[in-house]
Amino acid sequence: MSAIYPTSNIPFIGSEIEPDYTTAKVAILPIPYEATTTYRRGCVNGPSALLDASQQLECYDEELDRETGLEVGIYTHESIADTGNGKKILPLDMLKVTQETVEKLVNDGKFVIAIGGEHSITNGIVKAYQKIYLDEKFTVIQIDAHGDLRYEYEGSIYNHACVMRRIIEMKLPTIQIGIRAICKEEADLIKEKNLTVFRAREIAIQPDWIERAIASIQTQRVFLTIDLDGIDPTLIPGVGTPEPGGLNWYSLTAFLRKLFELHEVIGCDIMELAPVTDSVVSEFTAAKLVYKLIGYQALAQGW
Ligand SMILES: [Mn+2]
Repeated sequence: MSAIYPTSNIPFIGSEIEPDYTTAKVAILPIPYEATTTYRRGCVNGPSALLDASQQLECYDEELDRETGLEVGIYTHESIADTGNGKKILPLDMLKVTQETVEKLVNDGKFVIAIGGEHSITNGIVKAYQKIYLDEKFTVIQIDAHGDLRYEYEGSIYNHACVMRRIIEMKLPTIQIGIRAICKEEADLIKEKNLTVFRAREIAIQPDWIERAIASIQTQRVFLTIDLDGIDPTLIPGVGTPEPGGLNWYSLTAFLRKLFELHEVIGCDIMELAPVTDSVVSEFTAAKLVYKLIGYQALAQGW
């Protein structure tokens, strides 16, 4: 694993919370990997910007009426696969170290929230859960503007535009939410495989989408992957491929709260944060979203 460059970070939400590995129920895993970005670069800086912004979060969650972080314990892992300063890491090495790191954290009893970094990494994360849960199926819930269903893109099957195609090849059920930009190949695949897709333009006018999305999940266990471009780009402009439309904050958090309440979320990732100069809104919103996921999981698990 000589190709991997671990770097340490300031802990999520800061020193207010004891970052003790043995007692922490949650592990934040920063993965500043960027190799196949096709439009706006910069997601290599996503994890550090998110951790930096998290220092400004209120520990008290006004929705849940508790100081989640103090009660739960949040451990921030060192970064894996730092591709800053032109460092090159081969996709397969990247997926391997990601899978191994997630496996170790989950086997140590941690609820893992990976923060990226480009979306291609989700392939390695999901592989870790597939190995841990063996043949037991779980649904991959993807929040994203894009289908990410291309077989290959720009000569690579590990491009971030192909990540959900790789997951479908793992024979896991998927539900795609917030989709509003796909190519013909992806549209054909959705029809051919009868994939479950909740499109952003339907979500915008159908308030019952949350109930319908939850009802469409066929497994008790789910893995949640959030490409931040699934959210309205006025809330998070700092992504590699912004698309107009997308989920608003309250619609998104209402869905997530229900999802954690009614299903066992085995892990999640928040990908593709690419900070914008002179604005902190993207990284702060992303940090708050991470804290919401922790809060909803704490509520669901009775932590
Ligand atoms: Mn996307």
